Amino acid sequence: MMKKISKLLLIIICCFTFLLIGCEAEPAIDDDYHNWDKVVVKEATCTENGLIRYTKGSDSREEVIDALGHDLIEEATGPTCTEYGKKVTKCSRCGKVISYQNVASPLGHNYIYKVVEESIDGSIGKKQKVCEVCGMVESEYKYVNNGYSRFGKLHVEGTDLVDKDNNPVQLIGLSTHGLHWYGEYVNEVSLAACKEAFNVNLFRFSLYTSENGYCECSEKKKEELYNRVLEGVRIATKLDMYAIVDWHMLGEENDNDKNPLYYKEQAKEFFDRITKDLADYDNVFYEIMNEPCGKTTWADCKTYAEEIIPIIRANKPDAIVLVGNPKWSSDLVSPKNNPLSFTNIMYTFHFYAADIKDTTKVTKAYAAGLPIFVTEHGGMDADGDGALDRDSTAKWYQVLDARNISYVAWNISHSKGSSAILKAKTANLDDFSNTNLKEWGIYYKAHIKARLGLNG
Ligand code: IDC
Repeated sequence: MMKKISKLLLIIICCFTFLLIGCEAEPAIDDDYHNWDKVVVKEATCTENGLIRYTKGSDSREEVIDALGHDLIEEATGPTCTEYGKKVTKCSRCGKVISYQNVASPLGHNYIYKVVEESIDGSIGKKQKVCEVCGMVESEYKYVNNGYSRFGKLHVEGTDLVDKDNNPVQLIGLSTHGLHWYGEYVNEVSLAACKEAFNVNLFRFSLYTSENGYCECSEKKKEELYNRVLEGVRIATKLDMYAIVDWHMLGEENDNDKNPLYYKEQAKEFFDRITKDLADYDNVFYEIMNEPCGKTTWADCKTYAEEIIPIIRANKPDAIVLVGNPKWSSDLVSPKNNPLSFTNIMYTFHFYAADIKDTTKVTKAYAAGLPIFVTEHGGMDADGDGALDRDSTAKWYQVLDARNISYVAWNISHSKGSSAILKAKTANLDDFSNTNLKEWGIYYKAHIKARLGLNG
């Protein structure tokens, strides 16, 4: 019995010892081969096994190291000018992107217009349209500085608009459409882009009185429109330009509005307020009546002007005032025969070249000593639509340019009709390159460049 028990005990001890030996971790080859030469043939990577070779004399052994597997982390990248912002799942070790999700749209470029070669005293300079964030140069173009920093505060001398040194100066500009319809263009990005594309030195801000405009809308809307005019002038000033505040009476839908006297009280209030607000601005013209028409006489226009001009002058004694006249501001004969007695005023003339071809309307009045400012024109029909009459328009420019008469084209918008310079509303309202322009915009731009000697 005793024998049996000791045999069983022996078996148990043997099993236990065996188990102990079996359970003990196999010693790493490295330990076993610590005095062998070790060469890492291939490091294990995330996806591929590694290999280590041990050699001693002619003997050699290899050890396979298992692939490590990816170490996944999540990373967020912000959007750039051209790339989406992403949530990326990637391996921290090998950098492999396993998956990603677009979480924010590209920001788009942030253009500034950088002087590369300065335009001094009318010389031709060079600018670049460049992204201020990523430095991408979108285009390089010639320009002429024809802004306020060059000509300074203007005044009227005989028939001429003259600069701070009494030299005749010509302003060439663009008008907004009705600010209550296309106010979105009154922002610095759009107006800067427009200025740079056209090399204009003047913007006209058209505040419609009727058609749900300034005199026919809620108080809240009225305030908004007022502020939009101010904002426009401030932006034009920042852009080194001149500005026209245009009291855009027209009578298109409200017959009474054909006569400036109809909204005279509102005009008085408006011009009093705005000339106080803009008293420090020497680059602003006040156009007190866009287009008297219908049965309005020059006597009506005169009566109106004689009330409005003193209000403007009380706050801004040296402001240049632009005075309209009957027949949609195309009657220069009446003011020529019976002018206002104020100094520092100019009479406005509007033409749409496909309709009005008689340039003697201007040449005769000018020869008679009338100071003229074309605050609105187009190359098409007077309804702001239809084909451009290139010959007639070119003839008008010859007449105006020869006399340094300033002019402003209708209009900065994507409205219906051939007189809107833009085909459609562009993404950021900041691209006035030819692909986005209607024929009128392209034509006017080319004309200005030729006038300033920027072609070629
Ligand atoms: C036109 C606009 C058009 C608008 C119309 C009525 O182009 O979209 O529907 O006014 O408000 C003028 C006016 C100017 C006109 C323009 C073209 O000063 O407001 O704009 N025009 O018709 N005088 C002659 C032509």
